[in-house]
Amino acid sequence: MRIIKIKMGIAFFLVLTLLSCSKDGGSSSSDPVIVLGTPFASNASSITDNSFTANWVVVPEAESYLIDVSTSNNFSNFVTGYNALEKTGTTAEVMGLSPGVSYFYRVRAKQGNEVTNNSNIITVTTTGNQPEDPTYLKVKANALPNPFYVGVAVKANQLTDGSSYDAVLKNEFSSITAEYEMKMNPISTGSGSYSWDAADKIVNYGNDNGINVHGHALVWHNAVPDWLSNFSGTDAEFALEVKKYITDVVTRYAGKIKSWDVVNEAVDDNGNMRSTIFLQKMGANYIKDCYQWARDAANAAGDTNLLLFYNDYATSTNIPKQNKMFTIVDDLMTSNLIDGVGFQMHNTYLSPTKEQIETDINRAVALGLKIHVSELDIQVNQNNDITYLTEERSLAQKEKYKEIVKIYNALPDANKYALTVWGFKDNESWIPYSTDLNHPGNDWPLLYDNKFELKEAHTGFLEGLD
Ligand code: 9MR
Repeated sequence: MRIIKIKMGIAFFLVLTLLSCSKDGGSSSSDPVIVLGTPFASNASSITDNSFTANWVVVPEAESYLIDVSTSNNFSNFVTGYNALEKTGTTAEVMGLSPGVSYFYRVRAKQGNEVTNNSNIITVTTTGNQPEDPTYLKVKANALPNPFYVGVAVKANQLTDGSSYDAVLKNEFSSITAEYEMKMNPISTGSGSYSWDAADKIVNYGNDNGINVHGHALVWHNAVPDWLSNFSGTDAEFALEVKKYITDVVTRYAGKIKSWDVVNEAVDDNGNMRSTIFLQKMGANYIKDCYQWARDAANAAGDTNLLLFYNDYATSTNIPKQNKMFTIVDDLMTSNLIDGVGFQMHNTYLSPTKEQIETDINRAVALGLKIHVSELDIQVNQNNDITYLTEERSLAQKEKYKEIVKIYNALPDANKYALTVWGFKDNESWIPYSTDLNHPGNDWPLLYDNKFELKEAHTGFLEGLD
């Protein structure tokens, strides 16, 4: 102990000596030894609808402090007038704010030309409610006589408080679907072993923020984990693994998720049952089995309201596929195992037509099922004939967004559920990266551009709600 004390004493002496050496190498007893400490920000006080007081702990040597206030926790923007605003005390009145908004502040200490690093960041939410802005999608949808959820596909890493995704999501959307993190391959790491982190984050985010959560997707041939693809047990044992997976996932999120796509894309493009590993090993009854297991798990966990969906793509233009899908749906209806149909709607600015979409969707309406437009995006470069989003194509896309929103909004109240857009920004959509599509890198299928600016498509969506 004594040795440590002596060593610390020597170290302290060395630091003082170094600090007190002036640039010309000499030292003077008149040069004070000043170490400007980084300030520590403390919680806000006097919080009102449009102001709060930011506080921090005094730094003895500081002459003044610089305060930043932002609506983003990475300070990518600044509240007007609060970008390095200089203050002499240890408080700052932050004014002119909006009600019900989260702000972030941080402080630096200053002495002469010396400025410290940023302090810790404090979050503060003004009191009151954000004014309802009808240019936000969900605000306008919620004001309809028969409202429905406006959904978006999300990734767990977007759901950080204060991120631009978080802000857009909370303003504009009332439902979320995991774009991939709630599929079998990310969740199931082996028989009975799971990786829940990303899925939990998505579900908790929805629950914490009053946003609906749609589960996607329990069984999909494109999301089978390697261990199950390479399964060497009997077919009966394979079926038990699938049952276990469905049971465990549905049980975990019972009461936290309103709906699940149980089986996704079971029909191939020729209108036959897709020859998936599930069909091969479990036989034609596999679809019904999966729905039954999902229903049983939800009921056993006390969630008797879970909505079970069948989800597929291109059913509006591919009539054999549409017919086959409705055979499956009819069959599930007979066993009382289905509540809704998800029409993915990976459309283009030319196709499907309004009539094709209506014919397809109305078949499910006639059965009394809920309708989920579940993965909406609208390609504008499916023939690879443009190199940037032209005004003409942008307006054509806007009309197509408007058309589908109008079709959806005209559905009877009992059949409405959600209309979900498949992602936020154009450059993060799956479309430009898809190896199945022939326009790599060049498409702009969503509502926001690469910089998160609103596109004409967004206006089209809003106009569809008129
Ligand atoms: O958009 C999704 C992409 O990010 C994933 O990598 C991919 C595989 O999990 O799935 C994409 O979403 C698909 C959806 O789950 C089902 N319908 C087709 C979608 C586009 O491939």
